Amino acid sequence: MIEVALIGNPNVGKSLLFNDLTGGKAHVGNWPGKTVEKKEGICRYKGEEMKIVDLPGTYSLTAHSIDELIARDYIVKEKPDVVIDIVDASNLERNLYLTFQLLELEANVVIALNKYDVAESLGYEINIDELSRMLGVRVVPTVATTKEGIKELLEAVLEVAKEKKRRKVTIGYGEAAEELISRVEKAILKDKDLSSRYPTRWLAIKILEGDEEVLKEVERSRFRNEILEAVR
Ligand SMILES: Nc1nc2c(ncn2[C@@H]2O[C@H](COP(=O)(O)OP(=O)(O)OP(=O)(O)O)[C@@H](O)[C@H]2O)c(=O)[nH]1
Ligand SMILES: [Mg+2]
Repeated sequence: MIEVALIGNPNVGKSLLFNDLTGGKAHVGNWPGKTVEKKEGICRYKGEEMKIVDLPGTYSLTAHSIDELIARDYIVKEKPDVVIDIVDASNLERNLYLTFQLLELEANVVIALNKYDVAESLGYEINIDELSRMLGVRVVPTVATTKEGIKELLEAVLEVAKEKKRRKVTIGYGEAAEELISRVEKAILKDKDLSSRYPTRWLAIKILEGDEEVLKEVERSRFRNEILEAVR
């Protein structure tokens, strides 16, 4: 079964889109050990069965809140086949912050450019092909309230699910930072276990940011001295 995660900032239309995809039939539980609601549903399209998992609404994927940690752990550890990033077309700039973090996590992202009707009524003109080219992912305009674009979204999800290779989009940070990132990455690669569990570039960036959860992982590594040495 194809596993699909839904993610997006608060109020972008996640619940409506979840209902559009699953027919509203949801299994509701909690995330393990957490009191945050976990919603799962099934979507059938063209003979394919997809499990749709609704992730908590979040603006970013740092380790600062339980919602963000749940979302990020799910993406890193469960590695869903496709992550539908629901982006509010009427608030593109703020929403793309989360998108960049998903790309950094090497998630297989498909963007649902939702509230497209709102963006149009505001007179916004979004060049979808250009946005898609720049981000290196498929972008599908949707209107969750009227189900416009849902079929096209499902087509894109199936296409991405069938691509064997995980897509890799690199966001550059400039020469000085890149040098540091690659030095830390090299040290991380010595730990076969750690580097097989997470994207190494993402780990290196998180270490440099001082991300608490990632630093805990580094503490457990046999190569922690080498890794921390590379940061200095
Ligand atoms: N016009 C328009 N309104 C939309 C669209 N999608 C969602 N909405 C409206 O936006 C509001 C938020 O929708 P929800 O589906 O609850 O969004 P959510 O992301 O689940 O919100 P939280 O769970 O609170 O984070 C509701 O009033 C929806 O009716 C859309 O494509 N067009
Ligand atoms: Mg909701």
